[in-house]
Amino acid sequence: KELTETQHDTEDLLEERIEEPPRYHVMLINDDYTPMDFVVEVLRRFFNMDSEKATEIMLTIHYKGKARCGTFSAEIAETKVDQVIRFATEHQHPLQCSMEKA
Ligand code: TYC
Repeated sequence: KELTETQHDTEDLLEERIEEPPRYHVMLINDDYTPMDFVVEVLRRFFNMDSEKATEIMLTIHYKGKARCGTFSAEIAETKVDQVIRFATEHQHPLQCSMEKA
């Protein structure tokens, strides 16, 4: 038998089949050329970190290769990646940024 939309919605709620949208970690990647101060500025500007947190994350990237800078919806994560890469390119730094499914 065909169920109405309301009946489907009611089933979804009862069966807890409504899924959360996927979330993505935005990662910054280490390189040998981007100045430490520039990475701190990126973390302050695009990820709203204070200087202490930005310095801590920058050093984690420097010593471990990469670090998570924030977790967002797909659309916001894509925007962060684009903004970081554009800002780095404008300043002629090779800094790379990527997103990973959380
Ligand atoms: N490794 C860089 C340096 O020694 C600093 C750096 C940190 C670069 C984090 C990129 O995502 C990065 N100047």
